[in-house]
Amino acid sequence: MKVIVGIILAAALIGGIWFLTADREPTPESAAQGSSFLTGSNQEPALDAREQTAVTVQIDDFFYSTSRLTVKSGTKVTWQNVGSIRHDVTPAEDSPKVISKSDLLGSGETYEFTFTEPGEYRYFCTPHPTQMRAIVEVVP
Ligand SMILES: [Cu+2]
Repeated sequence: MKVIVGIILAAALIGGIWFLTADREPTPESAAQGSSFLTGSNQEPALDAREQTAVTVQIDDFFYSTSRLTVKSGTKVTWQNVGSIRHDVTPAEDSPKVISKSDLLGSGETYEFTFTEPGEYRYFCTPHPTQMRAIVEVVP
């Protein structure tokens, strides 16, 4: 009986240690390209829009509707400010590919950019640079 209790306790202990340490191991996903750029910003769901020729990203107070958008080369992306204050789309300094900077967009205003070159485009909002960051991945 003592042996069985000992085995159960040992299993619980090993399981507990695994539970406490498992989340701290870097995963391939968190080590993905560009992830450090998004660290600390609001993270919204990824959107795979490779089947679309035009996509709209909503800008709200204080996030972009998707943090990681995937489109095919040639896709027109429209950012629409659905928030109540002004936001923009500004290329990040370390961005491998560079999107054109938008004006500050008031509520309801839009900005369009057509991606013609594959690669990773990192952008952020000038008034909210730590909260509002996102990536567009353009594939051939
Ligand atoms: Cu903003």
